[in-house]
Amino acid sequence: MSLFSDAARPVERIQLAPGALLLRGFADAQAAELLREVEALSKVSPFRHLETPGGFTMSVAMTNCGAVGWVSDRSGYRYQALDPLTGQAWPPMPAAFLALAQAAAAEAGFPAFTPDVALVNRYAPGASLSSHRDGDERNHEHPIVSVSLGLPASFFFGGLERSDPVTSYRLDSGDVVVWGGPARLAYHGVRKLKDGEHTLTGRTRINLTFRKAL
Ligand code: MD6
Ligand code: FE
Repeated sequence: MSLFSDAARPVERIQLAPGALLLRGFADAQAAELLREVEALSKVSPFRHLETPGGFTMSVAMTNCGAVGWVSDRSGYRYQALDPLTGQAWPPMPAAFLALAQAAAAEAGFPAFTPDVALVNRYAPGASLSSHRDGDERNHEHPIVSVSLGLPASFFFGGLERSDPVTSYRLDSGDVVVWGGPARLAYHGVRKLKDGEHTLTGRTRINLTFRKAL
């Protein structure tokens, strides 16, 4: 084993589509700190399995931080200022979250990104996210910044139509995907998480998805 196997990787840029960029290793140096923040904020607004409008329970567990949070129930998807589980405001977005999201967005060509929410998604082995678009935000001029932590996932990214072909990418801990502009409403999803063990998270994958919702 290399003496330097734990060193941060040099950041590699991979274009997924016009407006969509994978920054491999961009968050390597911050991964442990981001996970400590996830642990802290999930004590205020715990992870929960949301119900979809169609009556299914999502396999991914979610919580939020920031001025608003994304929620789903039988009446639909929306952003709201209070956590329905606690009746209280969501925890504030940690400074380390904001700094990383802004740096990644700038790196991808979106220098003025001011996210007001980070969805925090927790995947256990077997959890998946079917093909969808992130479209509940008010203004689609702002990009989405997605940070992967812990176990690797197979992420697929397609086009503006659900029927468009998709390409799959392995997302490792520290990888960041930014999509905006012509790719902002592209379909994407995550295939069933394979079981494994990660030094930072155990048998878990965490994804932070930053948006400007309001
Ligand atoms: C990912 N996540 O986990 C991509 N979208 O890599 C998403 O696309 C996503 O996890 C909406 C809500 C939760 C998510
Ligand atoms: Fe999404």
